[in-house]
This record gives sequence, structure tokens and C-alpha cells, in this order.
Amino acid sequence: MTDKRVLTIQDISCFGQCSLTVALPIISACGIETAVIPSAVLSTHTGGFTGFTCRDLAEDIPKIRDHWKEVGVKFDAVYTGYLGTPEMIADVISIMDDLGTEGSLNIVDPAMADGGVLYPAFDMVYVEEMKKLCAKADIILPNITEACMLTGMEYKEEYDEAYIDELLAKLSALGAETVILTGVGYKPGRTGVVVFENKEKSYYEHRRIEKGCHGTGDVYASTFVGALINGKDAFTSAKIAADYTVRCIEITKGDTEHWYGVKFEKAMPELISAIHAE
Ligand code: PXL
Repeated sequence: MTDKRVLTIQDISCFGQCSLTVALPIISACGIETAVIPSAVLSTHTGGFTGFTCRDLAEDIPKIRDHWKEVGVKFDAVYTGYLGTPEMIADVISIMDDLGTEGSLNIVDPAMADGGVLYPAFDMVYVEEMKKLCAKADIILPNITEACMLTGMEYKEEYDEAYIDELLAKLSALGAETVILTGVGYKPGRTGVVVFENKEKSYYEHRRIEKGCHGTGDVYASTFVGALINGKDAFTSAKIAADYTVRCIEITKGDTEHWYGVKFEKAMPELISAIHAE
């Protein structure tokens, strides 16, 4: 049996515990060979830092693709996160077309918005391109804000199951077979994740830790990918990712100096045990 190989495409925020500096260690810790394409290099992430530097690496993406085509490198899954500019999305789609093995999975975390607003670097042109990437995906992992941007629905902080059902239907209509909608909570102190697959909905509810932390979306999506490529089903992967993310927030929340990310490294032994449990 050949081991599975994942390619992840997202930015490197050199400091700040998000995107590639989270995805690479987490998926690797899950025992999966992980290749990367950095879409941009930033000195820090854009959530709470000012004056960050940013170098767009869009130009390199087709060159890396073409070299890998020559060498014959293929991937069992392509997982994308924060990318940077709308122009690079067509090249990311071509990588999915050209470098996937037969039956490979395209997993897209739209990673562009939270708390009702787009991240500073993005606008509606980016959202339109992201819809095309979601159409190419087998699995998408939006939060509710991203789901609203992708579907044109109104963002709500409080909602009922009918609102979530409408979001899921509209997200599915974008094209992905599986939708993992994160940050869905119906009760005070609770949140969770909805897994919508083959028109069937399942919900994993868990504790909501009040403190919102940067980078948790990336920890969540990367863990989901690590579990899924290990052969877990979508619901089990969603659950493992939720439990690990909660644990990371719990470990971090008491340290006021550590506001920029979560201490995901400290909980890695627990993640590895969860991946190896039946
Ligand atoms: O965690 C998402 C993310 C990734 N990369 C960059 C970001 C953010 C969120 O703000 O700014 C550069």
C-alpha cells in the first residue's frame, strides 16, 4: 500500500500560529506526508496585528505546478486555506485538475471571513472566485460568516435550525458533496459543527469557550484533513477536529500574552491518540 500524500496551499504567516505554520505540523503529526505551496508570505496574520508585510507568491504557483507535472508528483488530497488574491484561484483549480490522483479529494476552507466581516485583505471579487473554488471541492469547511458571503444570505448571530438548513442547501448548491459548517450553536455556552453529506445532516455539539482565538479555523480544518486522510469518516473527523480545537483554546485562554493564536503544539499528543483510536 502506498501512503497517502496531501498538498496544502495557503499563506505562510511567519509569526502568529495560523495557515501553513499550523497545517503542516498538524497534518504531519497525523502521520500524513504533507507538501506545501505557500500562496503568500506575511510577517504576521492580519487579525489584530498592524503594519504586517505581505509578498504575493501567485506567480510561483503555475511554475511549481508545471515542475511537479514534469516530475510526476501526485496528491491524494489538495487542501486550500487562506490564499490571498483572486487572481491565483484559477491556478489553484488547475492544480486540483492536474496533480490529483484518481479519486483524489479537494478540500476547501474558504478562510476569508469571521464575525460577520471579511478579513482585511478581501473583497467581493475574492468571494466570487472563492465560489468557483468551492464548486471544485468535494468538501468545504466554511464558518457561518463565510457561508453567508458565499450564498448571499444575511449573517445572523442568533438563528434557528431552519436558517442553518437554508444555508446548508445553498452551500450544497455551490457544488461540494460534503459541507462541514463550523461554529453552529443553538444554546448559550454551546457550539458545534454540522456535517451535511448525501443530503443527510448530523450535528456534533460541544462546549463553547467564550474566548475567540485567532487561527482556530486553521487548526480545525487541518485536523479534519489529517483525520479524514487517515480513513476516518467525515463525522468522526469533524468530531476529532472539534475536540482538539477546544482543547487548544482551553490550554491557551489563561495566557493573556498569547492572544494571536492557540498553543496547538501542547495538545498534539492528545490529537495523535485520537487519530489512532478506533
Ligand atoms: O487564520 C486565517 C488567516 C490566515 N492567514 C492570514 C490571516 C488569517 C486570518 O486573519 O490574516 C494572513
